[in-house]
Amino acid sequence: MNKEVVKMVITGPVNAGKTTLIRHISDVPVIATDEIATDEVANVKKHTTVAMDYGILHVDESLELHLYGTPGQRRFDFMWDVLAVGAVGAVFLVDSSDAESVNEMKYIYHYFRDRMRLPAVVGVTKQDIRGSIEPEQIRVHLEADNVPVICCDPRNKEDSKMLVLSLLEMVVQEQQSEQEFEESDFF
Ligand SMILES: Nc1nc2c(ncn2[C@@H]2O[C@H](COP(=O)(O)OP(=O)(O)OP(=O)(O)O)[C@@H](O)[C@H]2O)c(=O)[nH]1
Ligand SMILES: [Mg+2]
Repeated sequence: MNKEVVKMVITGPVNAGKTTLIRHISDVPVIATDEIATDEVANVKKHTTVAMDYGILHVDESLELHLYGTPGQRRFDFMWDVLAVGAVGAVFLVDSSDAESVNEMKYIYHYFRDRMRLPAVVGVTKQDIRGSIEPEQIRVHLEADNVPVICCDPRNKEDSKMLVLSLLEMVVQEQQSEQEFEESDFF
């Protein structure tokens, strides 16, 4: 049987958990490009994605979800455009324990919205850290009114799968309603 392949992009600021999420849900060994951080990122973490992460989730016998994680740093933003080509949707991860991450998320969220207009979900990470910012506050800050904002711990496989599958479900529903509209005798 031929498998359908669907591509999704996972993006968001440095240290939000993009690489962690893909590593936890991929059914194949992940191709990653983590390099030693040299700039201000080195204050936060040792390694950072410089090009992409790539993993595959086998949703069922007929569907493979190909996951492309972006770098978080703006200096690699050319990769954001490259990786979004052909994607059916975008998962935006934001570190809710870090106000700077939430601010940077606004820039990244609007960068993708303005250029690619992909169906989206926002995954709010690090809610287990005391003093983290509430998901609702993040929604307001991003002006993400019609987008699901869901708490997610990328170190948890079930949480992470639930997040990407909720986006897949949205995409499938949108495609079905478009098809129904085209097939209707509206015209
Ligand atoms: N406590 C806690 N830690 C988390 C959570 N999500 C991610 N982390 C940790 O935060 C770090 C995130 O690192 P990465 O997955 O490399 O982040 P990234 O988004 O790929 O970052 P860049 O590639 O640098 O843009 C890891 O150490 C994770 O274990 C969470 O919900 N709670
Ligand atoms: Mg990464």
